[in-house]
Amino acid sequence: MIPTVSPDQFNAARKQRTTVSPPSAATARTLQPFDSNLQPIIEKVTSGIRLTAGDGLLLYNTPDIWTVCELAHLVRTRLHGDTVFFNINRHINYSNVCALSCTFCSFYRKKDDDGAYQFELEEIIKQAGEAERAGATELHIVGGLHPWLKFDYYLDMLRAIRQTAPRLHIKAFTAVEIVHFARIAGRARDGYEGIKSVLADLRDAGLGSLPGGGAEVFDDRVHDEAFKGKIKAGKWLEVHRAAHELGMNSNATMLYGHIESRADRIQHMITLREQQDRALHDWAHRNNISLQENDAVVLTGPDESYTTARLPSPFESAAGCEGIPSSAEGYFQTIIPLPFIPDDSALQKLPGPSGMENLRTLAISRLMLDNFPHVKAFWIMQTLEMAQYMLTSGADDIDGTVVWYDITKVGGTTTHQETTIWDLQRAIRECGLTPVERDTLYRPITRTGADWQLA
Ligand code: V47
Repeated sequence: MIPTVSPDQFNAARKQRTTVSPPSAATARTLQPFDSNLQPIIEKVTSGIRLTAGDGLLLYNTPDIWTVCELAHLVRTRLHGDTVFFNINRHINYSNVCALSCTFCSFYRKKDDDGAYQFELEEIIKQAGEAERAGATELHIVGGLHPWLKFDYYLDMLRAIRQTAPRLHIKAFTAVEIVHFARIAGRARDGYEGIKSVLADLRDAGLGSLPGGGAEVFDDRVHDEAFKGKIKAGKWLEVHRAAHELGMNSNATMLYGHIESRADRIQHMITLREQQDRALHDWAHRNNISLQENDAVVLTGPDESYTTARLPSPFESAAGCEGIPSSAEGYFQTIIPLPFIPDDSALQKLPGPSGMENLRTLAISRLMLDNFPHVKAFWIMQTLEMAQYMLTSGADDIDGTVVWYDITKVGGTTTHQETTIWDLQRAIRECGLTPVERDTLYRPITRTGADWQLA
């Protein structure tokens, strides 16, 4: 059940939310920037007013990075208090054979290359069974655009996992893979409806939600130079819109620190924010909450401006434990800024972003994406040490135990990239924050060993 909010309550909350009020005394005291150019942005953020592209660039260009981080921490604390989410998951990269040749990618192989692989369904089912027995709540499955696997392979994969491990939520397939499936299923010519029907088939076979991969940077120049042949921004957004319309949640990513500019990143964030406004309007409509047309939905305002829970709120066991989405969902949950890791890619001469640039980009994502409930510091790519800094600079989620990961390998060559629950909990506690295990839909979990239930 989604906590019910009457249209009147919700509209009252929204009206207040758009009212400009001065920052509270406590906030004004704690946030004293040494760059006075940040003052108007501090006032906007403390009052819950949406930032512009110009504000985003100022946040990038200011030398006062710690104020940017502090401001993002304030927003993240408004939304989640001192909670940091983590999950117990397994990533499965079912094949690295890919029709594309993105220059930032060191994962893909052509079919006859050394190291090209494709998992048989038996292997995937074995891993799913092991994951469920070990107490995982989520499988995160993505792969390359395989040139000869049929659409049935993917449907069979989902059905078999669902049968073997019915409690695992399956978060699978980037928007890029979904468009590929529409092609191999002969539905590409049906455009949006073709994509939607592919997603509906996958959902019926057991797909729970979409991960955020494949978005890269929404810019045509960057697309043509770094990942030509891949779907463009419009298609990526279309796939997520179709998933949302079908009641599935999804995530979004931004791959930065290669050949894009900071302005491109800000534009990427604004594009996602606009699409999320539309998704939240539709979500509210499906839940009988009326919002004004084309109005921004800011979730990050001060507590006083919400007379009810912030929306969308974490919901109580909406669809039981099995992770099958209900029609009550259908929006972006999380933004995951992904720092470019140059090793072994065609762009390996580039240095990749620095730690401070990663911290700043994550903080700015929190501030710009005021309608995204969550920001994830994906420890595999950020490193656990940097992810700790991010937890007090805007992030409220650190992803999970992962186990096997083949897409990037920071400082090594092995796909075995596992951390324990204890390491994640310790990393979070060392920041003075409270670890809370979640499922894929951000519902808190309680567990005894491998046995878990929704809290
Ligand atoms: O789509 C590929 C990126 C993505 C590199 O939804 C690279 O919860 C950095 O999307 N350096 C896959 N990034 C990962 C992803 C993801 C990860 C964690 C959680 C979620 C979620 C989603 O990785 C790809 C691509 O954008 N990528 N190569 C690289 N060299």
